Amino acid sequence: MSYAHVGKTIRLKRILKDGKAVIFAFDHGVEHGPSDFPEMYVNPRKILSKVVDVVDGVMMLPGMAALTGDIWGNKTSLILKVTSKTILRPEDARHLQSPFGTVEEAISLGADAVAATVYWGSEFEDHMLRLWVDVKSAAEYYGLPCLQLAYPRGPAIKNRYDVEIVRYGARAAAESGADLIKTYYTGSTEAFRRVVEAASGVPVLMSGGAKTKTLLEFLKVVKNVMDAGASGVVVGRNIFQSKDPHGMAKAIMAVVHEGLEPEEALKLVEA
Ligand code: FBP
Repeated sequence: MSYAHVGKTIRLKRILKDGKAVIFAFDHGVEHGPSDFPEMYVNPRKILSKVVDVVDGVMMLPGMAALTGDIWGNKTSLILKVTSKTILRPEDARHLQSPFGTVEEAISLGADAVAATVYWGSEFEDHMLRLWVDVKSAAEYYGLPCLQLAYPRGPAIKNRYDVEIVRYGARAAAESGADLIKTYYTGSTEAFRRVVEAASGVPVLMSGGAKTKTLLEFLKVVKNVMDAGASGVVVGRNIFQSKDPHGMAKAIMAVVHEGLEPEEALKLVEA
């Protein structure tokens, strides 16, 4: 057995302690810009300190991971995202992410995994796959698990949440060597089960998406994907745009790890 295989197994277990995980997504300052955050949380230290004691991991870009190491370090796992893009770039260049860091930087920062986006169906799919393969092969060498944000997006994709499209992306992620797959909710337990099946045993984590009208609505979505066989969720806006991010993170953890009913989990959140 190679040293890298042992390292990858240990690191994956730090994230998926009981086979499931709740990861706080925190790359929005680049992906959407600082206006995504409520004014009181534009300071990243304020929001991070509310969730790091709760969640299994935090996914962020290298500069932010470095700026906040004193907050997340030894509290939760870092999943270092090494690709990103802004929406300041022209629309016709938005189906492409750029390198933001390296696998070596992930190791320097103490990360337990790296993450990279692939926009399946993009005009730049070939370029994104080259980025992915570079990240993946370096991560394999060092025994770092690779999370793929497998996002169908491109001129031929009419509905990126369509189950047939999402499961295609999940399958392609599995076939391109992802150790963890993050993808969109497809609307129901039955539909998401097809996504999980297509991923062929690679753990699937649902991507949170825009804030739902009510907290209960989002907790029900989390329950649906867990019932479908998902391995957890990666959530940003539905935590940091809520009035009680700490409570919301706890409620999501309770649904994912304890199978709590959404109505029960909601009691953990301050109204
Ligand atoms: P959310 O839970 O806020 O949707 O975060 C998940 C995520 O993938 C982030 O990592 C990323 O910043 C954002 O969604 C990308 O959003 P978009 O779908 O607008 O590209």
